[in-house]
Amino acid sequence: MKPLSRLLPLLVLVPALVQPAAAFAKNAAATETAKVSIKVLPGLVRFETTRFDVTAGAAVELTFSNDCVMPHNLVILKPDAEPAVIAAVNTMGLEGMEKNFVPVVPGIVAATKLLAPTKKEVLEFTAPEMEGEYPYVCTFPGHWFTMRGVMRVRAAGVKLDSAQKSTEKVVQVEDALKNSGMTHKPLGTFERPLVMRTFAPDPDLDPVVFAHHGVGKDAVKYDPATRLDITKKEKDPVTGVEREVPAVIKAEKGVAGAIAVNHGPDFSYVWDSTECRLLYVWRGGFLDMDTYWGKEPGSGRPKMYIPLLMGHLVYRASGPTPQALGTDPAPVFLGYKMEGGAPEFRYRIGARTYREKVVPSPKDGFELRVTLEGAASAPAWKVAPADVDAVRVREESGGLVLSIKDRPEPPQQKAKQSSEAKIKKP
Ligand SMILES: [Cu+2]
Repeated sequence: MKPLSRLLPLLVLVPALVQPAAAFAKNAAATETAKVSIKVLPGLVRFETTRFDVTAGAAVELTFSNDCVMPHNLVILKPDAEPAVIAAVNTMGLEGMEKNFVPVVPGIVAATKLLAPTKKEVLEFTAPEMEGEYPYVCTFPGHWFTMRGVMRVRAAGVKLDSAQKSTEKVVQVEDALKNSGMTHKPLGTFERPLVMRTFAPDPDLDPVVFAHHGVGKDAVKYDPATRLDITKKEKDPVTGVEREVPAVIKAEKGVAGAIAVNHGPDFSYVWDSTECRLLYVWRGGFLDMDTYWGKEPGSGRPKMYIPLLMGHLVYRASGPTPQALGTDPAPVFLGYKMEGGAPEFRYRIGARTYREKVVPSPKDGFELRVTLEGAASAPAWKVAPADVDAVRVREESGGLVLSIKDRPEPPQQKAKQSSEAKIKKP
């Protein structure tokens, strides 16, 4: 039994509170409670409010609403704490899900739980006494690149500016979700893919592929109310004496920090932000999120954390990092941006910065386009022995184009033919 960081705030859950977006006290004296309301822009992996001001030492009541289809939290950090906190989150593996992706490290001012879609939490904390810019992020793996804002702590008497809103336009993903007809089996379209950062299933990939992952760690059960790990009584197999042992949740076979992209029912892939590579490609459906989000919206956290893969695999990665040259450090994901409607991933390995894009073909095969930033020549790429027959490599305008043929495998997971599984064809 170990107490979680005393820096963790008091977490208070209240029934649905109706509050105007980003309402908070102007010029609040330290004795007044500053009220802030922060929403998530659905599907965009961004906070709607990107900056808010509070007075040093003031009581703060922050209402965080997750209006998105993915789980999110909101973690306020001390000014220079982000690198250390994120590094700690990265080592949590699947245990993170159980512990809200809030590691036990210094530098955290306040943190919500990991909120399932449609959930809301009111976080009460005291603003730091020290003026400064306190970043807030969602610590769900991969989200902090875009899901971030700043809490400015101002001295008493200083005029507080009103909250700043994100300028992002909610278009693409909302459209895609509308097209899906059923959010637990979401679908994008061929031209406008749906991008989801999620835990992804691991369809028994070659373990070498997961060289930089903390895959398969069991998680100790944790009670957010007491902030203690949960224990159970167990008989010592040797002495027969009863003792307290940590209650453990068995690890699911999943990939944390994966980016799942769906181009409609005929093409989906998982690109991994830890290994910075394409993991697998499948056709015939996308993900069944029931196991991940729970049966109905708001029904609480499900028992299993990994969505089910629907359809059949047509490509799976094998062998070590193909871009690596000798003894490279681990890849570092730098984020992605939407290029012509589809994501272009950016990552660094050592001193080299890559851009990578998956270009699907509607019937058979796809292309993986890779360029090396600031280099006149195409990047080096090792084709795994298992891929030699399926992959053709050519150079094109300074980049590398891998044309990859489908290698169909038996279906992974049959789509449930329930009344709710209505999937509209785009
Ligand atoms: Cu998030």
